[in-house]
Amino acid sequence: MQRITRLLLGAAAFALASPALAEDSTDPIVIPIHNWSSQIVMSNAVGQIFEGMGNSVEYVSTDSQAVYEAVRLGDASLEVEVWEGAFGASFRAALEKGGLHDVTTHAAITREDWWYPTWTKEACPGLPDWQALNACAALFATPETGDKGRFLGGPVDWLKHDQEKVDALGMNFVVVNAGSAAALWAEIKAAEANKTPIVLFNWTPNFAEAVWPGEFVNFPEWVEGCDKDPAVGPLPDKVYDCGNPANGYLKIAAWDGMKDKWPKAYATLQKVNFTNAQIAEMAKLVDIDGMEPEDAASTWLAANEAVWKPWTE
Ligand code: TMO
Repeated sequence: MQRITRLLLGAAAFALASPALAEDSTDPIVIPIHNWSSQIVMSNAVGQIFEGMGNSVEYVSTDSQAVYEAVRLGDASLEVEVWEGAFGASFRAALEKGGLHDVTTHAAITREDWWYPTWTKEACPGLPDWQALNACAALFATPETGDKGRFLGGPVDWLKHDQEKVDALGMNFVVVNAGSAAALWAEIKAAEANKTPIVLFNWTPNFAEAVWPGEFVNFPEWVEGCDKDPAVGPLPDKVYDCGNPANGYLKIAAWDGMKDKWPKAYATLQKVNFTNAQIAEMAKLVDIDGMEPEDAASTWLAANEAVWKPWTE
């Protein structure tokens, strides 16, 4: 009896102290997981924050382009890492159809594009200019690509237009897609042994920048519409005649129904905000330290309470 009274008093005090938000549904908040480490760790971190608030959470592995349709339809509740370069087009398409919205923008500034470790520049000193890279294409040839250079792309769901960029700019390169992020890191490590030139897809924030100094290739500057309107970009009759955004956004998206179904979790999601350094650290816990993503998330949360506790208040 006393215990129930105390619980009721506690609940009443909590209700007085908090803004008048309705209770969250007990249905699980569905968090999609993709195939690069920071997204998996961040998803687990946000999920563990929700669990700490009493919510139930379910993680689902989802294609990183198809996820925008899943969030729009409410099959997934949110997306914690909307990278402008890789997913801007899918995100915009889903926004136009309706059902999902832009919740907030992380402090992190992002870039995703062709990249090389520093030793590559010794063999091709005109870098990072893309035309200099193109003139050096033969340095990147592999048995698979004949006399053309190999560009090692990420898994196909990240970016669908490397080949279009090669075609638009008339580059002497062949795009070969890696099966996983781990395959990208293995290729850099293998190239490092003999300082073999290599050009591949990479991004920031990521753990890789702390391990292998390097640079992004400078393509013609990204301008909105370069992927759709031939007139946009330096070549009047080509689409994709440009690089990815050099100062891209990183957003959080959510299903429109989330704020009514889980209003408390949604109020917290609106405050979630990670920096470049924090995101690189999350990736490092997995890709360098070898932790499981859920352990990396709890380790990160334990070390950074001052950062995230205020998001729950
Ligand atoms: C979507 N990604 C961060 C791997 O470029």
